[in-house]
Amino acid sequence: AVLIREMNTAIDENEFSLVYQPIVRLSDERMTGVEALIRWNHPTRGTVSPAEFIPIAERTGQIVAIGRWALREACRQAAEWRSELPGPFTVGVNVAGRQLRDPELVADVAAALSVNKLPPEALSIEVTETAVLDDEESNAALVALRGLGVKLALDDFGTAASSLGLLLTCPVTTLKLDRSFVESINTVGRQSAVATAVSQMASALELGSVAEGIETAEQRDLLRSLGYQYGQGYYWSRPVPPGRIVQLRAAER
Ligand code: G
Ligand code: G
Ligand code: MN
Ligand code: NA
Repeated sequence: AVLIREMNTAIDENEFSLVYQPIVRLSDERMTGVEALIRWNHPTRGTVSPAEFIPIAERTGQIVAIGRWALREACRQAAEWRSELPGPFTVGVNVAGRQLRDPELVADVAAALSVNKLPPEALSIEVTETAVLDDEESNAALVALRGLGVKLALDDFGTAASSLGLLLTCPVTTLKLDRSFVESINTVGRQSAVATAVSQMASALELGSVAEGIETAEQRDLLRSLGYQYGQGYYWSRPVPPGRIVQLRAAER
């Protein structure tokens, strides 16, 4: 209850920030984008994990305001990076199910692109399968977002019940294989069977594919050989502040 009250003032008090985790192209391991992840720098509790406050914010509806802040901040940052570093670059923003049902989401995204003069393909909206399951309202929002030209990634792919049917109705551009399938891919046959199936499905449907949670060179090699186009995980970098992303990209050239 205290956390709920404190979340109300956290935006105004500038207590939220975004960190960014690199996403690399597996063919040459160059950074082609990042995923934005929110952090709450609480004045007395220290850093509160999003795993703790995002589910609460989803229940109370506060995720709409928090998510709007994250979207705007990520787009502002993306525009700053465009002027600092050359080449196409995609910033992924997580959008909760509750936000997809917010009638203002599509206008918010359009405004964030336009205010920052961002091409739509510089933004990727990440939604989980469970957020869009069997819900016409959410699907309509996804269709409208796709109409703006932004990328749409299905996050945590493979973990929900009806992943496959979803692909027929949902206008996604990218599948992000959940990290639970990457974790023990080299030892558990079932895990690698799922990873293989998701990669084949992505390629058959002409979707991008990202393997999440890569921590070792062995996992990187395996997922690359399975046909994954992109990788994300501690093997390359943890989520880091925006200045560090500039350093990492500059070091690549
Ligand atoms: O960064 P970390 O691994 O601690 O994130 C924990 C969870 O919080 C992840 O499931 C992630 O998707 C979610 N999360 C992080 N930032 C955001 C955000 O800006 N919006 C939403 N909806 N979820 C987020
Ligand atoms: O649900 P979502 O995919 O948005 O969550 C991203 C979360 O995964 C973040 O909290 C991030 O810190 C975490 N993460 C990113 N890479 C790795 C990794 O290589 N290993 C583990 N264990 N967690 C990771
Ligand atoms: Mn994500
Ligand atoms: Na995920």
